[in-house]
Amino acid sequence: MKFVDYSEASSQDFLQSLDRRAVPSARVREVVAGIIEQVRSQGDAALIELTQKFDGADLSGGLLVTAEEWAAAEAATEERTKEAIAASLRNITFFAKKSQRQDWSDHNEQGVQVGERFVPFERVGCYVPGGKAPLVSTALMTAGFAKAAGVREIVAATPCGPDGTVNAALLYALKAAGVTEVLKVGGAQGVAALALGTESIAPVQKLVGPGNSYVVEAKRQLIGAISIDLLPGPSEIMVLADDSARADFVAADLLGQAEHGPDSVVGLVTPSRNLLEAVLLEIDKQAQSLSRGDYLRQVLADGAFAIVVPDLSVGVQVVNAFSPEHLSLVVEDEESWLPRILTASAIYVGSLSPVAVGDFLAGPSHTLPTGGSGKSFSGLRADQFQRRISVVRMDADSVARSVEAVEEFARVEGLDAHGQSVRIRVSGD
Ligand code: HSO
Ligand code: ZN
Repeated sequence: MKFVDYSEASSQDFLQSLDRRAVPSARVREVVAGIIEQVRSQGDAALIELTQKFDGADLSGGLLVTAEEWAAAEAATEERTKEAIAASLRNITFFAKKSQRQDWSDHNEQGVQVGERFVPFERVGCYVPGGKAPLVSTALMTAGFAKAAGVREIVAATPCGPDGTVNAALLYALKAAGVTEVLKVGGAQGVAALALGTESIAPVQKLVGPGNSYVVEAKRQLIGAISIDLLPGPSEIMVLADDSARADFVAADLLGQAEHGPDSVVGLVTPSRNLLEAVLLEIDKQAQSLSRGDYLRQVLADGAFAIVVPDLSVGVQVVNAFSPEHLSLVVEDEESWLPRILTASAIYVGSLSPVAVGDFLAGPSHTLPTGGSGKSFSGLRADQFQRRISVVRMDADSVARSVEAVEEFARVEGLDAHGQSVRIRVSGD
């Protein structure tokens, strides 16, 4: 673990060094641009070639999951898995409905009726990563929100294994979340296929979901052809804790997010050296009983960091400068510190709120801004699957009351036809 003693650093420079807005590498940009071009010009043939190259799978017999594969996945998925999926989906639907925008209509100063309507996209795409682990929960945490928003056609893209199959529980979860088609193609090529369409798959209007640097870059390059949610990359946790925190719980959370691999970002910010030392001991202790304990210890040894701050207000400045995907806030006076956290994408309050419950079950989407982009974006929500349409309706009175200001704008902009289009409607003129 890398240790930073805040008091030794010059504070302003240090806070600035935490500002991470990532710039994609030139190589990734180039490779992804090439893949997008190949999918654009060759369609299915490109998807077959690239899946053979990157995943070692032969998809010449078909790029989409078939009805038989859906049925086999349903039969192969254990009952207890289905129950966990159903429980998570109930919470997602509950959360999505609560956060949904309502149509509204009211009258402005001139008496014009103004309002907004929210209408679901007809067809969206969800990217579900598959490289290291079958991210069953990501199927729910993307498509589940699209379904709750009323989207009818939900297409998923996810990489297949070398035998051309997709994990059964993942397929089951996709179906349970409302997915109607699954493209067995991952990476930038999967993203490009959903955005541009090929012979096998019609293009989507919006594409959401997390992925590796190639997937994220492909989404970035395809903005315009489609809209996207945000650019979620590798998982992150920052813990801001004081002496009141339990070292075993903190260590457990750090080990949990380290499971996402060496790209994950894991940090502890604390004014307490005692806590830091106890957490380090706990990491070693708990790693012994975990199936990939040695690997996790290595991930933390190479990549994790701890920042010892003089007090919690400096800790809050560090958190806001860093903008972590998940912040675990374990301090004695939670209520007074919580409102000061401004840039964390999701906050887990108190020692009994493990990030893993949010990853799998709680209800808010775990598709969240990473890489410091929480300063500019928010996590995936149901209303991101809807278009917002503004509506204006006028009558004789509101036209009459609007004409004067409109004509003034028309005069200063030199656009008298604009003015006339309102004046002509004023009765008695
Ligand atoms: N922590 C990940 C989500 C996830 N965890 C999926 C387990 N499965 C990014 O928020
Ligand atoms: Zn996770």
